[in-house]
Amino acid sequence: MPRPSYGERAKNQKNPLAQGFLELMERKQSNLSVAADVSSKAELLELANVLGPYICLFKTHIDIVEDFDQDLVDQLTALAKKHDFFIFEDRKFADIGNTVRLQYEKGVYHIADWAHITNAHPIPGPGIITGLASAGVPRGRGLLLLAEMSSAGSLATGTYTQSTIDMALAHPEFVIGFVASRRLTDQADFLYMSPGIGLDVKGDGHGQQYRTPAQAIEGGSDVVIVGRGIYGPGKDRVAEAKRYREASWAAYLTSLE
Ligand code: 5BU
Repeated sequence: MPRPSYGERAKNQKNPLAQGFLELMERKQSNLSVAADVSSKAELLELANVLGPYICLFKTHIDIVEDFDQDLVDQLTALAKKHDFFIFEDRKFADIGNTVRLQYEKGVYHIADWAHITNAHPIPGPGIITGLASAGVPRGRGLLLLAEMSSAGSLATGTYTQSTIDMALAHPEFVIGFVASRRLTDQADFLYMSPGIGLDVKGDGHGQQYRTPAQAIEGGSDVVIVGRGIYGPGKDRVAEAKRYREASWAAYLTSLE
């Protein structure tokens, strides 16, 4: 069955962050996210500036940057506006609600102040959502739950994944979707973001498992997340970003037919 377009889905979205993101994808004709796993401020900003034109979402692990400062956040936010992308801090919160709220809002990073989207493990139960929501909803942010992981031997399967869907359905004001390898439910229009994407290799020797953009989109993913496939050793990162964007967008257009 043909799927609705990102633009059509945006019209019916009740969550404003998810709506804005779907509109961005349609406007920019990109369902590609880059996973910017680099450890210096200069490299991170350079990736955002050089790859920004091709992506809908810039995924960070802010705690691996060795020279983090507020200026990094200010510059990244300016690049997000300039190139029209959202920022996703892949923080993978995993504690009780009160603690994750503090981790989200305070400390060195103040993630809630600049990341449009962040994510959390469902393992502590629904309190992790309400804790994060208390800081995220007033700022218009969105949360992804980790319903599955791309790594070999992941424990996020079966009833764990099913319970994650139930938790998400109970919190539509903040949960906009999942990190997952496939579409999980038709009960609400969630966003599905899939890491573990590569066109050339199958793994990384540390448990990562790669599928192609087409495999992910055929399975119901909305956003394809690519890291080393774009900027790994010896890669022409702009050429690779264009290649992944084209492959991912072509698979999306096929899914509309
Ligand atoms: P890679 O270089 O394309 O393998 O990077 C994948 C990124 O996605 C990296 O930042 C991981 O932390 C992130 N990731 C993942 O690989 N698998 C998962 O299940 C989740 C996140 Br959740």
